[in-house]
Amino acid sequence: YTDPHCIGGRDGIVHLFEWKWNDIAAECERFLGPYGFCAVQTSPANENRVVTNPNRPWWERYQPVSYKLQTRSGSEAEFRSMVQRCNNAGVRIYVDVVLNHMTGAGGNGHGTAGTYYDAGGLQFPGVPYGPTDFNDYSNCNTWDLNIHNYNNPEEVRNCRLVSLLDLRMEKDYVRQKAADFLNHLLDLGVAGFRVDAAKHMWPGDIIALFHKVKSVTWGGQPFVFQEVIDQGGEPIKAEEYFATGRVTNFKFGLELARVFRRQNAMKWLSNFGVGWGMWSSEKVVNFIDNHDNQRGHGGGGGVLTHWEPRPYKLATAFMLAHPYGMPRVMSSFEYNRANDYEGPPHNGDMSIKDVTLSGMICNNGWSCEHRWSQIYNMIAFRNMARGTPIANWWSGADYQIAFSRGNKAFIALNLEGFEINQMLQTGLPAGTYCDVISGNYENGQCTGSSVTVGGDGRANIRVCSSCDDPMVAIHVGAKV
Ligand code: LAG
Ligand code: CA
Repeated sequence: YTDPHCIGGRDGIVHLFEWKWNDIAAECERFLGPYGFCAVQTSPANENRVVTNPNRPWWERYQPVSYKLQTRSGSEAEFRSMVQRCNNAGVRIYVDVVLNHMTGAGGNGHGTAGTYYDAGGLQFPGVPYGPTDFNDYSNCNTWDLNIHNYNNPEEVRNCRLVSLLDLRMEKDYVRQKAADFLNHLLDLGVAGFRVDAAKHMWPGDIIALFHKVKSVTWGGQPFVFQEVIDQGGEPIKAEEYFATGRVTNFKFGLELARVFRRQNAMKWLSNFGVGWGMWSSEKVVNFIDNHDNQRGHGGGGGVLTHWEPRPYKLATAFMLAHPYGMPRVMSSFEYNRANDYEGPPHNGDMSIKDVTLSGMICNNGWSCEHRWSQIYNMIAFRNMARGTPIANWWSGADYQIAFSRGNKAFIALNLEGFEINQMLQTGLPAGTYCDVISGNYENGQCTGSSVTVGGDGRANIRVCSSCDDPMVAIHVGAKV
């Protein structure tokens, strides 16, 4: 479950949060394929509760009503077409799957596919699930059936997360329904899953469920990364979930936020990764921020986001330059930060707005961090460096570092108040290389500054200090 099924030496996931399937399909063809991204993480694809108070928050998609593929992102036909078009463009699709629970407690209504549900009566006829398919006082001991104490694993897994009706995953029937849903997605050609709220399910139940799950259409187990919020200090550990794939590494973004906010010296990054008490490289999906913690949800707070572009770009570039783990880039929408519930850009009828473009820039309220040149150019850097270790580590002052990836790529980062201006060993063959931070490499030409590497691999590296992007990155795929 740890193989991401990337095509042709690609690496890196982009989370196209709340995008419509048709827009994702177009993005695979016009951008993600050509620029070398491995895969897209989508928002949940199955029917969810229509929440109107507040009006259509992003988090309504974490309240399943059924496993029918009809949401504000589109229909099953659109989903199927997206998967085909992305696979054809060499880009994989990972679906965010919510298996732990159904809607919040109480109320009734119709979901995004028009299916009736009665949360008060624990009835979800679209699956169908009934009262006996949910955990209750027989195995959850809190007075209101909600989770209060994260030091009690039984409670975290058998009680309700923020009142969401908690499925009895110990039942073979419930596992089978979840597996049928995943198998349907696999039939449509998806490559893997982000498992929402994995921490709230028993590892043994997830193993049993995945025993019922088939291979991807081209062969092999699906890629699975499980959302386990383990920032240390709780009894539930991410490593409990390794039998069924990778975990989301929540320590990664917190640590890099401290470094790139100058609260912990950059030079200590020399042994970043396992050396910092994080899980092994093939067991993690790393990210600077995600859709939850960028707005204070899901263990949020403390991470860098697109609201702080300068350190965010530096941290993202470091993530993409560094060989540890599989990286995921967040692609956000703009919202009023005072309203943590605010949903995606929408039309008057609350349908989600199209992603429109002016050149490389997204319009209509879509932030598209993955289209920032400092970010997508580092995807190319990462793909070129694939399989090579860190070499030529250098640190000048506390907040000045540089390293190469074997003899394929080299990066220098500076957060001191003075520039780097120094001969450094880049590890690269002699030649002139395009700095893909200050510009782009297009048709053999560089639109930014260039770096000349001598026959001994050394180059005069200059990195500004008070500029917007105090870093320089070169690689063998961008030689002028
Ligand atoms: C997660 N972790 O395992 C995410 O970190 C977390 O953010 C998700 O909750 C959760 N899984 C469920 O999939 C998100 C929002 C919550 C929201 C929930 C359900 O962060 O704020 O809860 O999705 O939509 C909302 C209200 C709650 C209410 C609940 C049920 O905010 O106040 O109790 O709905 O009605
Ligand atoms: Ca549970």
